[in-house]
Amino acid sequence: GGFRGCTVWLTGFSGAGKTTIAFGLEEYLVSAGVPAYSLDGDNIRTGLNKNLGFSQADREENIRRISEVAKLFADGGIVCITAFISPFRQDRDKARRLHEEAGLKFYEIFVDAPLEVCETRDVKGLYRKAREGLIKGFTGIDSAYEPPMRPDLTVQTAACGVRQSVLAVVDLLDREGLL
Ligand code: GGZ
Ligand code: DAT
Repeated sequence: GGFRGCTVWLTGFSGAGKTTIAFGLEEYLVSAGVPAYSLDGDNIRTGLNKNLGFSQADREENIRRISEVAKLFADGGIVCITAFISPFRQDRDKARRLHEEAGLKFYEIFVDAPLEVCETRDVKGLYRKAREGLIKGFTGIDSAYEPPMRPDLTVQTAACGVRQSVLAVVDLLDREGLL
């Protein structure tokens, strides 16, 4: 096949399913012989970005650095999958531009689940803390999330299972000739 390096950018609320889809997709691709690597809070916010919090400026810088790192992976021929809320349209648009200026494909995937569903899942108990006022500026509660206007794909994770969500992204990459 041809050059496969690209970035699959997942965006959505905490608990929407970004990390779950990222790792399911990575496993699918690697098993199929396509090099893939996921960036998420566990390998980025604990290291490269450990000096950043959740103010608007810090989130912007978080996404800027992640965009640069994703671009490098993509340039190295790897499918880079990013799993960050990335709440601001302007920051995601900059990430796309950074890739496209380097001739690299960029796919924005809206991992869409109603806030109520994410809050009910409450994977890490953070929504409860945010409602109790123990965490200030939590996305969806008292900090904004700007949904994509023209995502390459929307996956509604309240309406389907994990496997189906992963396969929807696989399908997009297949249509794009990446598999
Ligand atoms: C949103 C927060 C916050 C605040 C801590 N707002 O379920 P999680 O735990 O793993 O997902 C959330 C994660 C978001 O980090 P990102 O780097 O993806 O955010 S951004 O793209 O906006 O920079 C949540 C946890 O960090 N978390 N405080 N105030 N999420
Ligand atoms: P995020 O990384 O967006 O914060 P997560 O992947 O940590 O979210 O948590 C998502 C939870 O939702 C996880 O417990 C799995 C569950 N889930 C149910 N249906 C899903 C689907 N179709 N896709 C992804 N996750 C789903």
